[in-house]
Amino acid sequence: MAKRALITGITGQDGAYLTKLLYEKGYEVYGLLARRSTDTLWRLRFLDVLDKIELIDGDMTDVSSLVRVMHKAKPDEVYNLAAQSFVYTSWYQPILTGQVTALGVTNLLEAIRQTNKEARFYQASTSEMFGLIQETVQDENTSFYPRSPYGVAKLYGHWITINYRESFDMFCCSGLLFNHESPVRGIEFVTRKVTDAAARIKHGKQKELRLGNIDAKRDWGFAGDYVEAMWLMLQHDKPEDFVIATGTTTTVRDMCRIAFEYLDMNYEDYVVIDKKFYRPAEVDELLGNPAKAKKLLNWEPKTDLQQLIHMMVDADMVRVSKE
Ligand code: NAP
Ligand code: F7E
Repeated sequence: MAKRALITGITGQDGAYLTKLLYEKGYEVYGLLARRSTDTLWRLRFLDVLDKIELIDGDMTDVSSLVRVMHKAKPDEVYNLAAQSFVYTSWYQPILTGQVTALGVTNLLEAIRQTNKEARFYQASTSEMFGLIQETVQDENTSFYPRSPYGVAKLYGHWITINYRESFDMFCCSGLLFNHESPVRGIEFVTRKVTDAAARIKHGKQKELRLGNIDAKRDWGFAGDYVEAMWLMLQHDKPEDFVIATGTTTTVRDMCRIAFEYLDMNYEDYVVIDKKFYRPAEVDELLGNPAKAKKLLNWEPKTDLQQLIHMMVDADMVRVSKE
């Protein structure tokens, strides 16, 4: 019989890539769909999986809807990808961020515990929990120091996942994923903001690109590679937590250089620093060590930053040319 998976956050970047991966592996895929007044299905269409899945109405803040979704989907595996995931916004909507990104995890874990505690659970944890880094290279043993309401909320989600594993003997895993991007990354995140702007400038549709702190460093990977790690965690013989990263860190400045150079332009001619995009507290640098995932899951990133940025610029060039 085909395995059944439930994905929350199915309309987001990772939700779309994970749907494609699981569908190709023969899973029946169910997704939690929060009601919105605008179209949120474009990523599932872009990856050509929208007509291959079943979407069920619900919201992470409404535990009754999560219980209903569990009854309907009867999943073997639950991937909790739903979150208010934009760090910048978390300072302006800190309570909503806590309700969705932190307490939402408990709502879902309770729904699982009360309906089918045998279902395996994946929690989307994040390198933002390392925040003000306590070690130059971060791994599963590095202490946390979140620097945003988002990071604080995710830390709660991380620990409640571990707590349900230890309290109720549930198969709960937490993936500490570093930044990962793709052609369907939200436009508010810096990589996509840059690749979209480079494409627009090349087409003469935009004149400049306003950015905040371009000296920040991130360990960027490709979302398509990272969703495979999520799946592998739930196939492992015991529930554990894993850092997923590339092991390379790059400044926002150098990421801009890669995007603009690909289109034969110099980013310095277009980038304008705008204090509006600075954050109340910054995560200056992140660099992950994915050795445990390599050793126990045989997982490795396949895409480097240059390939990733080129892939994103190519997709944005096509999009902009069709507008
Ligand atoms: P994303 O594109 O922002 O997607 C977030 C998803 O959560 C969307 O499907 C959104 O639905 C859904 N959502 C938000 N509020 C909800 C609510 N109240 N009820 C139900 N669904 C809700 O995020 P992503 O980049 O795919 O990331 C996936 C997960 O991994 C997130 O939890 C994120 O925090 C975490 N993470 C991401 C990264 C990264 O670099 N991408 C790294 C580490 C961890 P709508 O489309 O309807 O808004
Ligand atoms: O910022 C700097 C900004 O918003 C990256 C989320 O998926 O990954 C993501 O969080 C860096 C920061 O991602 C702009 O200050 C400069 O230092 O692309 P971002 P993020 O905050 O790292 C983690 C792992 C998650 O878990 C999150 O959900 O870029 N930066 N200028 C800018 N950032 C943005 N967005 N816009 C700018 O204009």
